[in-house]
Amino acid sequence: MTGLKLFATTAVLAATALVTAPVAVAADAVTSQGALRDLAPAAAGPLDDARAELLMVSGDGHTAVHLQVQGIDRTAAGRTFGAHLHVGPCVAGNGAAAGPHYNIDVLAGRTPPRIDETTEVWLDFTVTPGGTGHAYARVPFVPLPGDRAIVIHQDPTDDHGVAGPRLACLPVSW
Ligand SMILES: [Cu+2]
Repeated sequence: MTGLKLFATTAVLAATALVTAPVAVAADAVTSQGALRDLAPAAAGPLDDARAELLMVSGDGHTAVHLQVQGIDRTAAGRTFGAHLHVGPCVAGNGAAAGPHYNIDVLAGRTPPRIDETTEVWLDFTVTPGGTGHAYARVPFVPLPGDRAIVIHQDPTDDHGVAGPRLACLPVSW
């Protein structure tokens, strides 16, 4: 499996260095990019003109996930937004459609489920003065395929996995 690991490392390094340039993709890599979909259309928000790029690379029972966000309103500089992989799809104007967090304990029927950055994909980011945000997570599992969403919340993720209202999402399907 050395080749797979080497590829994963290379892809993640490439994603770190290159925000907008295309990244070589193999079967075990999932990408998504585009304008964020608004989950709170009733009010203007700092993510309304933002776009994002996601790269997930799985191998060896682990997954590395990079999220890069651009075009955030610069008045939000310094603010931290919670972000997670959710089980359901990303539907504009319908935050509930994304369902709960993708949690391996919940999916395995373990009770009570553990809720932390080892059972879920947490991608909180802090907005830079230039209106960008970046998050990296490495989790000890490989998310199952589906039509899913990266949901960005109003607040940082707390110890219980709670991050406030859902503001925007990026669809990711594989
Ligand atoms: Cu969430």
